[in-house]
Amino acid sequence: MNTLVIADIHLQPNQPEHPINQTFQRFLREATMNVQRLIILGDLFEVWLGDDLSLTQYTTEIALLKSLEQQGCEILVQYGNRDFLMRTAFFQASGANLIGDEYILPFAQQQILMVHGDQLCSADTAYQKMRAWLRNPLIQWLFLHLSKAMRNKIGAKMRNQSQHAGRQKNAQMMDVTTEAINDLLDRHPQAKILIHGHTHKPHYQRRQIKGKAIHHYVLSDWRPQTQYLKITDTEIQILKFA
Ligand SMILES: [Mn+2]
Repeated sequence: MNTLVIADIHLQPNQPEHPINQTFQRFLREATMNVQRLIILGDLFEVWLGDDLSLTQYTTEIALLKSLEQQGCEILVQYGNRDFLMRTAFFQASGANLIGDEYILPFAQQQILMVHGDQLCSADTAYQKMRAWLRNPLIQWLFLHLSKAMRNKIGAKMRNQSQHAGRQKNAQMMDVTTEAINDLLDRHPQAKILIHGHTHKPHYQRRQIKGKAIHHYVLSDWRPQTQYLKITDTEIQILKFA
């Protein structure tokens, strides 16, 4: 069984010709030979404003996901901090299945724990407050009932604000914290391998956490390195898609 893991592609809406969209389309066609499962750990889309609106913004990529699924590849999608409003219509159109924010994949008598990664940036308290607010089901329900024009407007504004906020905050504040990783691993004592994205700082590290050796993988955002993980029955490989 071969599994590929990616995150943070940030596909651009209404731009199938954009280099990053093109690379992703090629990845789905070329890197998925003999692959039985594709796991996308959040922020596949730059923004998702509701199925009625955003399904029309990424038609090429969603059709390719569907055809991959029809060839027998299971597609698992986790919410990111940009795309957490996908609902039934998206999952039907893409053939993907939603996985939880803390997903466990069994691997060689072990457990791999997969998260998007934004929940681990606990030093950024302003962000964590906003995250809790945006993840509130009532807030989401209200947002999804706004007009398309209004949602587009709010979406553009939030993207501007998050870029602006990113420039104001220092790099350390926007990274994952050891405390948050400790808390997460406390909830999953069997997991000794952690994979996440979000920080856009590709990285592999063996770290000691409370006397346990943890393998910590951080995925890239494909700008410029198109890095992904391949999990076979026996090993985890860090690969690049040329
Ligand atoms: Mn993210």
